Amino acid sequence: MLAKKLFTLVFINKEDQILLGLKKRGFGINKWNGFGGKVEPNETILEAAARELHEECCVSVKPSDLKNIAHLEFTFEGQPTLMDVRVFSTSLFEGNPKETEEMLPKWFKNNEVPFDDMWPDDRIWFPYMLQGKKFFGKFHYEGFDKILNYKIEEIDCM
Ligand code: 6U4
Ligand code: NA
Ligand code: NA
Repeated sequence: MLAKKLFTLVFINKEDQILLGLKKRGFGINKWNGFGGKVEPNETILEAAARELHEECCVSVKPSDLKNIAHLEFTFEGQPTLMDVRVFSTSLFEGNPKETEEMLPKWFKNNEVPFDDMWPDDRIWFPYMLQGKKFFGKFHYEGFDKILNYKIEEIDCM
């Protein structure tokens, strides 16, 4: 049996740009990604998503303004855990993104997303997100660089 661990991942949109952060430590170090982390036992997934966003780049959102746009599952060859990642987006936010200990935030044009410096799965599912689709994706990795197999499907609701 795989042990499921719940994570959040938040993308902020402004006009034709998306806010990404360069991860400065830990899991996914040196990759550009959305903002997020583990859901704590005392909070809802939406609360965790808003909390992690603020901790990582000082941007505030109301949990209820976050739209759940995707569900992603990651497994790693030979490892007993499944990362269950809930993805949210919003264009309603307050504050200017600021660098923190964990992330260096930067706005990217939607058509200039730095896929070469991101998780390999991102170039597969970003097009769904950027087209406003809702989707479920499942990726099985060998190490952290190679996708052994994956499945992705558009869904009507979360
Ligand atoms: P701490 O212990 O505070 O450093 P925490 O911030 O709770 O950790 P973290 O940063 O390890 O959690 O969470 C991982 C983040 O990376 C989550 O937002 C989900 C995201 N993520 C994990 N695998 C991913 C992948 N393959 N592609 C992707 N995002 C991924 O785009
Ligand atoms: Na994090
Ligand atoms: Na964090």
